[in-house]
Amino acid sequence: MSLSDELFERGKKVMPGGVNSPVRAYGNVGRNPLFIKKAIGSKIYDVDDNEYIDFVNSWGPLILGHCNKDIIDKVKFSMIKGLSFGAPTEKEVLMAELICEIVPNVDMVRMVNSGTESVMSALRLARGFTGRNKIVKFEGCYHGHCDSMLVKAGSGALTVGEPDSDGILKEAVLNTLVAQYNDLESVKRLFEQNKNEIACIIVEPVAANMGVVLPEKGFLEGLRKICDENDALLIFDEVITGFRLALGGAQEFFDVSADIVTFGKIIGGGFPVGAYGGRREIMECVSPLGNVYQAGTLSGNPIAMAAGYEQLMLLKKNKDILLTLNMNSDYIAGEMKGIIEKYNADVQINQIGSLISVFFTKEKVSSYKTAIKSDKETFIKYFNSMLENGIYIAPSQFEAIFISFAHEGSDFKKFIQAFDNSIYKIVAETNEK
Ligand code: KE4
Repeated sequence: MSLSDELFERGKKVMPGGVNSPVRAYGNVGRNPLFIKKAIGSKIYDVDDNEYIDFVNSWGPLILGHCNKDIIDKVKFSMIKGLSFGAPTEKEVLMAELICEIVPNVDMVRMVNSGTESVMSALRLARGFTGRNKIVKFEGCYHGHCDSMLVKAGSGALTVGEPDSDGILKEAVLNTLVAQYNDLESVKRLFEQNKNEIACIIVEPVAANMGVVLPEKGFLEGLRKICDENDALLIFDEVITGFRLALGGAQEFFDVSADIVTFGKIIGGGFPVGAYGGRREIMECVSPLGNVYQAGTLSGNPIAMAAGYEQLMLLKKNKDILLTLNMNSDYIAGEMKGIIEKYNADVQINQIGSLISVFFTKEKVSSYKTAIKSDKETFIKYFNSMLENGIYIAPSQFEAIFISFAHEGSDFKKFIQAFDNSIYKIVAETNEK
């Protein structure tokens, strides 16, 4: 028995499913999870000393790769001065100033401790600012696990086949309306049926929790127009796209303005950090200034701020990082498409910036409905084949491949070879049937 398997058996006795987040249990890929010992740069090592090239990067936060030297140095320097004070620090001011400088339409920002917390707070703020109750979200988009968002969520909830969750009061989701991604008519219908009752639309500007699904031309602009016409707020959930698609995130990348933006992942540099921000008149509603209450013992934690601030500063000071990242991602996606053509495989590659998804379907994937047509059994074969070839990807059809700046040419070469082997095997097996 491998040490991973042994730890999994022990873990299952004392943690639900042996993990601290459902998708990590590998329930979707028919094998036990790998327990990780360490990671450095683009490589990750399990407790049995197997080495893999990491294309999960902690689900996105490690855009510079593992154990970036500058970030580690700043964390070490910060730790010896204290781990937490529960009081304001200079680093929080620096972090807030930096975010307001680089993210469009953000005059003020509040730090929290996860993406879920940033979304939960942003929704409360939208309701407090507008005085309205209803929220529009999109089927297949995932915004963390606050009650009102676990309605046809994507990501974990989608993969475990629970479009909803036990323990959620029906009252908690009564005001959550669900539209279809890339379908503006479905949004307009909801606004017609709920005149003057909708506080906000929340959207992943690039859906990355039903796999990567790109916004069709005019979709985000259409959401902006609908919100303006109905005095509703547009919330961009940029937990994944923030500081990745562009330094200013999806707002900059697509040139579409949001009223509130939520962050997570990259903003923490590997530490638990979330944030939400927007223009002054909205953010001034947040306590202690305004009446929308939100608080957190470890919000703005100095160590987390040191890591997140350093990561954002490195991205800001070195413009070529995101350029290189996006260029490398274009290259690897192109190679993947070439392999699919070579084997005439029923596979779709969706890619934007350094986010890529592989769908096992012959249909173009541009919505939740087309995404869930992807063949999950084939994904399982693909996942396990990539792992056998030393490539560590997300154990779920509905997640993304996250490219990092630590990935080098040799990593891409190995990925492409592994992808070729995997698609070849899948096509050969299909032809034998
Ligand atoms: P966290 O609470 O997990 O920090 O963030 C929730 C969240 C909010 N918004 C978006 C767009 C997100 O993608 C997420 C979380 N992402 C998943 C992976 N797609 C987290 C992985 C997990 O649940 O273990």
